[in-house]
Amino acid sequence: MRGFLLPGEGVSSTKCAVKRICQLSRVVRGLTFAIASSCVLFSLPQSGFASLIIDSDTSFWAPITYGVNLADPVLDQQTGGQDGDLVGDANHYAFYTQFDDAGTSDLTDGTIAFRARLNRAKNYSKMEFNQSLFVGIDANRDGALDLFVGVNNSPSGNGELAMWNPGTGANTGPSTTSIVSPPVISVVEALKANYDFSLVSATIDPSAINFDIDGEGNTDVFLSFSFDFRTIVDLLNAKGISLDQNTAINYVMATSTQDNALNMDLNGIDGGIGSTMTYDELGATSDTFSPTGDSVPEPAVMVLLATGVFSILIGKRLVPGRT
Ligand SMILES: [Ca+2]
Ligand SMILES: [Ca+2]
Ligand SMILES: [Ca+2]
Ligand SMILES: [Ca+2]
Repeated sequence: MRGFLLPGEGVSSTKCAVKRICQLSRVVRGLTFAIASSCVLFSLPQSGFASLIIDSDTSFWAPITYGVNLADPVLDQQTGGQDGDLVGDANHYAFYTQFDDAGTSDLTDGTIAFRARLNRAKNYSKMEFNQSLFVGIDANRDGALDLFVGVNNSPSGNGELAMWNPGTGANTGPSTTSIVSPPVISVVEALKANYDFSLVSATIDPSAINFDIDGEGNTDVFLSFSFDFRTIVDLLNAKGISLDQNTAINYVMATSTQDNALNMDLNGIDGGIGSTMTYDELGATSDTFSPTGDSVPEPAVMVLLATGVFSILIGKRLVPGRT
């Protein structure tokens, strides 16, 4: 055992000292990175699981992001009116989620909610959502959507909350996706209970600096809706896909004029609703989240973490007294 001496030392004590400092510096950097990475993991936003209030302000909701795309461009809907245009910008998200675990240790009960920001209401005096909106869930992260949940209000503004099966196609992109109508589950819309359609205001979006993203004078609206989480779990289990509140999943969100296809606005990208590319290729697949709304580190992040830990292990070989 050579103690502090490293290979090549002994020629110049100054050189040796500098070399040791550099080696130890690398160890410290690896340790610092690993500690910082661990802090990132443990400081990921944890859902508070307060009782879910459907028209609660955005501070209670977790944004669903798409890499560098936080929201959706204005006026890129490809069918119908601006009331189906998903909107947002660098300061305002287009898509949120919220989870209530029912206060139990069971990971498959509770309530899951979604919120979308739309360009305008079709008729402000009625304040109805007159389209359909789908949240496609890829619960096993193979790129194919496994279940749709959403609002089925087209064209009258009176409709239902529902869950739909994908059709028999690949369901990996706009051109291969179909939705089986009628839905497998329908739920009555109960205003302020499991459904809300509200003008964006300082009350419901306290951090907002703009209530009309496109600036055309039509105040944006929030469409919010919730479902019994176990119903989603059971439908996916029937397909051989397991899901609980901590499972890593991806979303594809879109509006439509009908409940058997996505034909208006695909969230997270400019246009693309008729594309033959996959959702992944288009950038229309959300980042990875658990149903609780917590961000799940991507594999690349885990590799970096492992690299940090590896640095520590390598570094130990340079510590005096260790072999
Ligand atoms: Ca849009
Ligand atoms: Ca607007
Ligand atoms: Ca899937
Ligand atoms: Ca879009």
